[in-house]
Amino acid sequence: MSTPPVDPTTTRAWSRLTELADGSTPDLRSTLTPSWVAEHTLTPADLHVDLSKHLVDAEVEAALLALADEVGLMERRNAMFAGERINVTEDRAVLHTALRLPAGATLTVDGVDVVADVHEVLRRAYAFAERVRSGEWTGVTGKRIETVVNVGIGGSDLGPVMAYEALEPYRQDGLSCRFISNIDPTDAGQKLAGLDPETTLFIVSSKTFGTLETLTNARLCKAWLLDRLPAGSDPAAAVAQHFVAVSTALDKVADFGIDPDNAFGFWDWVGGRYSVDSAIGLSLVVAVGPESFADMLAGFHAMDEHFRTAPPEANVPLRMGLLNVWYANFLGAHTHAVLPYAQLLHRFPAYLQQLTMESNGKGVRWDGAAVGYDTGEVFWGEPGTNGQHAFYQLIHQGTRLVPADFIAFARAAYPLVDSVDGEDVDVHELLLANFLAQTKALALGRTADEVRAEGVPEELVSARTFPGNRPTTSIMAPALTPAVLGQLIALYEHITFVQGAVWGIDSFDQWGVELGKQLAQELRPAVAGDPEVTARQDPSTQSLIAYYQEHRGR
Ligand code: G6Q
Repeated sequence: MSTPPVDPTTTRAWSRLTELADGSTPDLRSTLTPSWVAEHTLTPADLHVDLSKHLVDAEVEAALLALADEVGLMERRNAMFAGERINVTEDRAVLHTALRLPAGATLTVDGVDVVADVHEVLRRAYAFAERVRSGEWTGVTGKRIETVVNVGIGGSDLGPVMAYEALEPYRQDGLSCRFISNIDPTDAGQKLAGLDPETTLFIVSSKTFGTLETLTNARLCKAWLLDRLPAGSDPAAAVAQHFVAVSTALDKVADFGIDPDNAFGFWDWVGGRYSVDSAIGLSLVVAVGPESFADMLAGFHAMDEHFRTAPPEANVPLRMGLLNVWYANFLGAHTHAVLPYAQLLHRFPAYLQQLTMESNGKGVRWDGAAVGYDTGEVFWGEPGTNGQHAFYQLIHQGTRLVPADFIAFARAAYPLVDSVDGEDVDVHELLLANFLAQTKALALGRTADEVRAEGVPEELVSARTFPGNRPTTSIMAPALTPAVLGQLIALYEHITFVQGAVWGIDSFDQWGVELGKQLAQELRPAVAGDPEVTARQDPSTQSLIAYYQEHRGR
């Protein structure tokens, strides 16, 4: 039983925040004092989080914490960690945090110690990965595996891809991964091109093992393999050696022809977008090895412990989630940028889009009542400095408020030195200079008088003035290690939780994904030319089908 949600707009804190938002906005040129910065710099686990450049004062901060109190946020957090069924529309516990509890911990849900189950699957996944990495596991013709292809979509793809890219320096030489997700046959066509079937291993990753895209792509991969293996290869043995699966539906895995001994399970209490740290991360385990994967899990756990135990004023996910609520509900922000100054995190914004938008893009509370306020911002971003030469213009001088998180690391993944006029320049320092320059420019801007003082002609002064007072969070860590990656992912998971809890929504269902899936199934015969099904469609859909029929080129 989940407690009913509180309509946040009925709280005293919400009214107070509305009044405060109507007053004057704090000016970062005066709030950024050394003591303010010290008070607003928090260091959970290995992260260094600077929350000083935000449009808040002590009163706003107090009211945001009061809001968390009034909506029962900490109670909901505790209920999640305890395994209560807080995903009410699917009647499920929400226990991704159990995936990273250390061996030896216990957490009993419905009479089962889930930690023991988690570690049993990890043990099997690690043993499997070691066999592939060492060459003991071979393809059906006896050759060692060189390429692992993960076939999955959504939560069964975005996390593994993102982490595979982020942890590139930790990968084993001679073993690489590819990821097939899209139903567009181009994806499978491109990703399979150039692969040697004898050295390719497929991991079919699907929580439900019922997803159209994944099952279609898995069948394409099976046919590709069987067509190309040397003549005489036994198909059943080939599938057994070249296909493994990750799923909660082990019966369907067997129906597909994959040996249940080569299947790795997880549980309905792991949401797809929260599953990179479950067996869904198997491709990553193979690529970076069990030790690095375990380090990543320890990083997740460190952030979980911070969120679970840190007092509210020092609790980073809580404070960052509440700041997002402040901007989204009181200062009119519609989007939120995440800007990693790390090329290896180039898929992190895409990963966060699913995490945040699938979780908090909801219009009803968990008791079914419509919300009367905005939820879920649009998350987006690209690595700096590329973004600086593309869309930062709007963040600096546009009319919209875009709160942004900047992420950077003290140590370079690839330290390179440039030589300029005989002088060595550490290129990572150039990157960091840009990271610092952007948050400084966004916070402090450049006044008209400062522009004039540079000798700019009067008619150009306004175009070259920067209003400043644009809020940012700076997140730094010593290096992008597996542990730090785990901390970053868990940080955003908990920020997402905080926002959902304030809004009273179920951040763990995704019914919005379902209608399109259902309609796509219904439309397939129409696309293939069935006149009766076509006649039942709306005029726009009929017209688009007619266009396809005319241009299909067969
Ligand atoms: C994530 C969503 C969704 C899901 C995909 C793939 O939270 O539930 O993105 O991960 O639809 O689902 P399967 O893993 O079941 O194939």
